[in-house]
Amino acid sequence: PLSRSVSMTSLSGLPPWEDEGLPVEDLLLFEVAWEVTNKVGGIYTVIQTKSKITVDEWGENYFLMGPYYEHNCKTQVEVCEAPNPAIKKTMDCLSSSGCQLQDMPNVIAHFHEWQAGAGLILCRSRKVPMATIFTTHATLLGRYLCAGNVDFYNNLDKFNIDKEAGDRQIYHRYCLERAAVHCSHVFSTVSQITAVEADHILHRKPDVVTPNGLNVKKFSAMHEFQNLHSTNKAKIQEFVRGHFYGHLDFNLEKTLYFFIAGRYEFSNKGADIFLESLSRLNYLLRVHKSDMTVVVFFIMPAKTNNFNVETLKGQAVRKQLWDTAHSVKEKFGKRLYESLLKGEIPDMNKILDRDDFTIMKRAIYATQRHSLPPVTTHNMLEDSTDPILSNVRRIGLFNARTDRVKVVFHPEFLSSTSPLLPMDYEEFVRGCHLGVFPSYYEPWGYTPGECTVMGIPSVTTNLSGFGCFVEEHVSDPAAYGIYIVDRRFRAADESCNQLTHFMFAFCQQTRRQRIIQRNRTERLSDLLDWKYLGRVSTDMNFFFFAGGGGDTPWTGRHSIARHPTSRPRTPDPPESRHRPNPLRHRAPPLSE
Ligand code: G6P
Ligand code: 1S3
Repeated sequence: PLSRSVSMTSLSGLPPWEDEGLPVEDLLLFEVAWEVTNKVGGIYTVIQTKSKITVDEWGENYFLMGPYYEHNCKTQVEVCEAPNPAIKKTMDCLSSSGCQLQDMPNVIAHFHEWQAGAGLILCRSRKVPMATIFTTHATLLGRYLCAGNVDFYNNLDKFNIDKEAGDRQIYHRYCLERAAVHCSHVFSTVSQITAVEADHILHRKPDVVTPNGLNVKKFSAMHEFQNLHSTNKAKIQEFVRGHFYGHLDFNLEKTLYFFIAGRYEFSNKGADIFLESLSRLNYLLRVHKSDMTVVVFFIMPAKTNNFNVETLKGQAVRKQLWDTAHSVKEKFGKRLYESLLKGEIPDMNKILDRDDFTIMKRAIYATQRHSLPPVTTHNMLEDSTDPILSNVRRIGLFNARTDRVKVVFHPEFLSSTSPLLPMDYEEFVRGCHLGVFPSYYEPWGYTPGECTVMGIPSVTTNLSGFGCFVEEHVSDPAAYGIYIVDRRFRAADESCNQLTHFMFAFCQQTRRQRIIQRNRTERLSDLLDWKYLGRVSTDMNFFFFAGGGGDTPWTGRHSIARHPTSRPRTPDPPESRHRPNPLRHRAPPLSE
């Protein structure tokens, strides 16, 4: 590893980042990641949601660096003059011949993941005088091993790391990641489970674990999020009306919307056990003659060639029916009005003429279809080998009329400008009933946390950083709408049964119980707010890990430990003092 020593000292004789007396205004903070304004996965969310609280603290001394993509720049970046003269000079140098930091400001640079790690290694090897932080959100090899269906957690100490990386042809990237880890002054990761993994795979214990937070929106009216559920559910219902046209023999008032979303890593994200459990849920709902229907969305980007014709046709048919109903309603209203003006009650059998009936019959005729509602919304480029589609074929969930579980695979991230499902991700989540994220490999896992802060229940696992964090802090997670599947100590088949049971039990809840559960879920949101998780603090956890840093010069005096992972440090939100505190008490049954 490269030397960790740097020559720069402050007036007190200490390196600036160890000098507690140094005012924060004299420091510059750089955060570097491949996902700055470039959404690939969850790191984008970490940076985007954390930026507000960081700007509150660091103001114009905070800089984010990421790759340049024309489109992302146009949509997410506002071009401006660099306010800091040193930065301005640097920018000028960059755009002409190269980079020199001439005014020697005191700099902290925070790098995320192996791609940005190259910058960290170069800064250290060129002895750029600054303090460096490296955060890994996952380990490269861990991700690869898990995706290959390896029994990862039981063999962490047994892998021949170099050989495994070589076999997967990622040795060069793995070396880059490991070098960045060892070159950094402070090494951090986002959960305890990944800290253990990093210790084995990267051979350095993180100095600190920094759980990921979110920006929690607080509404002035307590139940605003329930109203948002209702309005956004109505939008999803519109899509469903179009997608299932001609097969709408299920009651939309008794239909629940489940979803899984994220980077398309089929087994890492648990789409494999989800599909298997859906097949079992379908069976259970059928044998119990349940009147509930579950529409399940898979939102995972894959290679496609745009929307498919059948799906677009579905929305066109729906729109045509809507327009027909609307024009007939207009005519009906006008004739009714004329008749009432004359002081007559119109003859209801004559108020509509033959033309009106013809238009309506034609519209109904257009809803005839000879195929089942499609499973996927897009033309898939690798249709025959796609893992979701292959498994749908295997379990036979083809959206038949008899199926109580229907599947819609939307292989693209959502957008409010889509002609199909014009909703952004947040609106979509709010409109659903349950997010299902039964991941096997999930260093943190934002998706269930995002559901929680919007008051939507979700399923996670005890192999995800988020699931472990909740298990540690909340005494009865399921009552608060966070179901934790045991994927650590159970065989896959047992985990499937547990997941099936969670979903079946969820389907048996009444609307009233769902509303109460959503209220409780939303109450957990303070626990996940950057306001708490972004706090600057040192804690026991930090010191526990500090020993593992080997020869790191980092003393911990400027620790950026964001969250106390030992309970019960998170204060009760003031408005919930009269309510049961989920952090400490078991919840009463949902009927109360
Ligand atoms: C929210 C709304 C209610 C609505 C309910 C539907 O709570 O405020 O007006 O009845 O959602 O809940 P559901 O779980 O059936 O979608
Ligand atoms: C990673 O993104 P991913 O979805 O590839 O980083 C996220 C942010 O820390 C984390 O939540 C997720 O578990 C990791 O997997």
